Amino acid sequence: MRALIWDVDGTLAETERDGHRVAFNQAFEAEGVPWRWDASHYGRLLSVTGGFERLMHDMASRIEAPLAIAERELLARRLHRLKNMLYAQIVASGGIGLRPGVRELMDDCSAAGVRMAIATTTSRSNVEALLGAHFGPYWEARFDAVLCGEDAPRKKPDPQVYALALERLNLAAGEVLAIEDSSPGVQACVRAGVPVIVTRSVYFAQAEVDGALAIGPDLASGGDWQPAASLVKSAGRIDLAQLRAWAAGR
Ligand code: XBP
Ligand code: MG
Repeated sequence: MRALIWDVDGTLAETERDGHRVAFNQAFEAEGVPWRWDASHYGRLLSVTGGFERLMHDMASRIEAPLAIAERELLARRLHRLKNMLYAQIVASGGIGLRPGVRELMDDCSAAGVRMAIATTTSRSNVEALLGAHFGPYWEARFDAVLCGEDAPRKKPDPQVYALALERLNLAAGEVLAIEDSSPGVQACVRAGVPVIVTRSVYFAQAEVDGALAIGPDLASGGDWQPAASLVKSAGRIDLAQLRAWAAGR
């Protein structure tokens, strides 16, 4: 395993319910749009990846939304841009912490010379806001490749973002491991041939996930993984040695 590829939303941090969703609602209010997205409706909308695409999908069943498709697209673009600005403010104010065990696993990689990359469907500005808030202005130095929604317009479950990450890292799929939280993310990995482990996020706590090497709760909990995290003592965290063991089928 020569590189670890991180998903962002749901994997690095629980950004969806308390970040993107809240910012979408703030944008609706600011633009005088009459609907709001509650936590359970937003959970259903997450099957559509990409904030702009999610807005378009939701508007298709709203009688209050503009009828003409061009007008609807204009509104979605405006709302999406504003949502991302508001999301950056939430994140910059320290509103969303990293998930447990993320920072430690990143430090393992740095110490062991395992390269890291980001492969996400979210906009680059959102990645910059989140990682800048947690790792400071030079956060990008930690990663050999950062691929976002603008780089891979065919969003997960399409494998495009993972194919690009492999190309950028100049590695074969069998030389990397990805970490995802959601079923569309895992499907993208499987279709790119990239081995993946899943740290379930709140919205995908019960989701059916096929094709992952291992599935479990957060990276700070060694218990409740499937298959078991055999190298980790029950109170311990998921470390690089455990990832290597799963990757080797142990
Ligand atoms: C998750 C997504 C994103 C975010 C919102 O991406 O589907 O669309 O919900 O971000 P991932 P944008 O788990 O791959 O990080 O509004 O910028 O699309
Ligand atoms: Mg995700």
